[in-house]
Amino acid sequence: MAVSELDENDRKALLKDHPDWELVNEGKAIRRTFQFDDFSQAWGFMSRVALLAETQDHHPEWFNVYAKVEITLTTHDAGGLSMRDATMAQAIDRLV
Ligand code: HBI
Repeated sequence: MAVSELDENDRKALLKDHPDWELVNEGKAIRRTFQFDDFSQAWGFMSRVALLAETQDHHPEWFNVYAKVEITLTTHDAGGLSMRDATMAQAIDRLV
């Protein structure tokens, strides 16, 4: 199903609703950094995000080093941010 890119107002609303996320890549993506106590916690979190990603068919770009996990969300099919990113950010926020 086609998915459209969020406009300026929708992007602002997204950031207001999800204040721990920041706009990156010239407004084409959002990013949040998560800091855990150790690698085991970080990996457990990533496992839960992976299951969410499969459920939503929406997958993170991410970077992990030890206890840090950085997640970037964008929608390739929309060429930028879409509601899929907002939905995924909300679901990820609920995990922590
Ligand atoms: N994940 N982040 C992200 N963005 C997408 O556009 C996307 C995805 N996972 C699967 C997916 N699109 C499918 O709809 C196909 O485009 C592969």
